[in-house]
Amino acid sequence: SIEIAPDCLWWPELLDRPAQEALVEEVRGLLREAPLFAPAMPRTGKPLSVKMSNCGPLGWVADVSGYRYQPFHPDTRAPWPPIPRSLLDLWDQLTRHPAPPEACLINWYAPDARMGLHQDRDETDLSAPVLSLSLGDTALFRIGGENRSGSTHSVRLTSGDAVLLAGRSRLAFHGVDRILPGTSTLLGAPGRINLTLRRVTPPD
Ligand code: MD3
Ligand code: FE
Repeated sequence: SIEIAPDCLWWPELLDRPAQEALVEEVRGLLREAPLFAPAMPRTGKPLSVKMSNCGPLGWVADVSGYRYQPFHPDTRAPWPPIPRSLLDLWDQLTRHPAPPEACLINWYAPDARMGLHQDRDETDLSAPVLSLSLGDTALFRIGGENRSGSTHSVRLTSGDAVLLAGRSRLAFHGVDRILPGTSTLLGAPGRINLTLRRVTPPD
């Protein structure tokens, strides 16, 4: 792996094409059970451009009342489906963290979607790592430090890449500036899927 920021490790094309195809099929199955929802900004209700779903005991949601983790889908009210075994195995292999992930956020980027620079701090256990997997079109990903005003640098995240955010990178500002449509044939349509596996609560 390559360290793209302090304690932020990147494995370019960790997953080969058959593994990526198998993971896309898993995600399509998850999305039949837990369809994409449209997250919105707190207070304003302005929709984010990224569409989302989750699997695992907890899922991240965003609406006019705020950002939070909850055990059910915001539209269907059904519990989130379980995290597939293949993802739990990747978490164990790459993080070596002693507790399993509780949430897997599924982000869907249409070709014109983006994600502004932000910190992930809705998790109660900020000492646990976050693992990200990219599928489909390449994303121009930006990462900085713990201050919004600090310097940043960009990495092209391509299909099959894994990124592990741990230690000093866990509270780094980061975002997706744009998707490069037509850079992958994996999904059979332009766009990108990003999966993030997280711990939310401290293990007891
Ligand atoms: C750096 N997702 O879901 S993944 C997110 O490509 C998110 O969908 C982006 O930012 C995406 O919150 C980036 C890489 C990533 C994920 C979590 C991080 C980078 C991170 C947490 C802390 C620092
Ligand atoms: Fe994030």
